[in-house]
Amino acid sequence: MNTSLLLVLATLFLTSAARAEGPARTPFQPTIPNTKPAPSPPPQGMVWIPGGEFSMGSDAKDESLCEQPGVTRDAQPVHRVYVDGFFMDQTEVTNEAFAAFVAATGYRTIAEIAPTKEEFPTAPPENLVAGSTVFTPTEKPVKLDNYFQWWRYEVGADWRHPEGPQSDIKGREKFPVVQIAYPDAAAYAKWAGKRLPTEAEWEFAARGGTAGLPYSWGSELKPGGKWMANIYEGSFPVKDSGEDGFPGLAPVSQFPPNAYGLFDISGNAWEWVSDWYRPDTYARRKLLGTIERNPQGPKAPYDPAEPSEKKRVHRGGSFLCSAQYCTRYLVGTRGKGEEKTASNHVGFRCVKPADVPATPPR
Ligand SMILES: [Ca+2]
Ligand SMILES: [Ca+2]
Ligand SMILES: [Cu+2]
Repeated sequence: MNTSLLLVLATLFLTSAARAEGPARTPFQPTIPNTKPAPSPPPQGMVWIPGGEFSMGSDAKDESLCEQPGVTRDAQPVHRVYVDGFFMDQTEVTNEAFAAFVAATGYRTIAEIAPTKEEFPTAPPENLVAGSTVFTPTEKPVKLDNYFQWWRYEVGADWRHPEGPQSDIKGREKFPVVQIAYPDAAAYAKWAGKRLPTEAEWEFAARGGTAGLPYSWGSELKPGGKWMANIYEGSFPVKDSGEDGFPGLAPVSQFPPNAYGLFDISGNAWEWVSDWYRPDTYARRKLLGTIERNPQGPKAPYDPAEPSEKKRVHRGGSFLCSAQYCTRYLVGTRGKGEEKTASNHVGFRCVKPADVPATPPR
């Protein structure tokens, strides 16, 4: 008998043994938050996240999520991780805050600069003009297997014109800034004396000290019939019925914060984190068998679905996530995006390590 057959048999045996023990076996262990208090009062608009040891990942194994097989496998297996304490922005970075950065530095975002053939070798030439990705509802229900049906490249779309040149951000000062690529988010963070969170920091913070709950606010999607995040209701991608109060992006802080005081950590705008994306990051970490401290993610990106693209992790889901498509408001699940690609549902928030003096930016 060869080794691989032996392995298969062993796996079959283990699987049936686990089944025999019945359900209710959770891969999650309690979160053990650090007890050390914040080293200083939090900078304005930030809260102290104590850090500690926790179970990271998701056991949402539903193969039909997003009508695409295996899409949540990248958040498995659940594994133990440790992160140090840090300060975190209570809200997504707003248009107002981003405008202050641009006014102070003259920074131009990626979406405002025409991309080159070298950067996007597979892009058609007509797409090598400044612009960005914009969501467009379809006229009729469509099969949810091809997102190009509802995403389009819009010339002139950028953070000041999130849905294209005809749109603007007047009156949207308190909305999360969107149409932000990863380098734009990193540039803002540096200017503000902060940095982007790692994926582990983000998930520790989003769980708010709880362990293994499906949502950043608890165990039910709508506790007491109340919406807890800005997501999508209705028929995706045809019509957002806006039952949660917001068909589309919402100003920050319209829903209750999580236990650590973080608003919109689920839903509204997706948030860039600093880790490169690989679907097997968690599997590799689990194989190491140790509790990794302050993991930074893999050394290089790799997505077998689109191997030429350099992707970073997105977390939290957006106003476009629904039970019907892409349930990434489930707190342990992961998203991904090519690092120079912005869109009108991706933003970010920053963190500040505890050992950096807590001075406000300006
Ligand atoms: Ca909504
Ligand atoms: Ca968010
Ligand atoms: Cu989604």
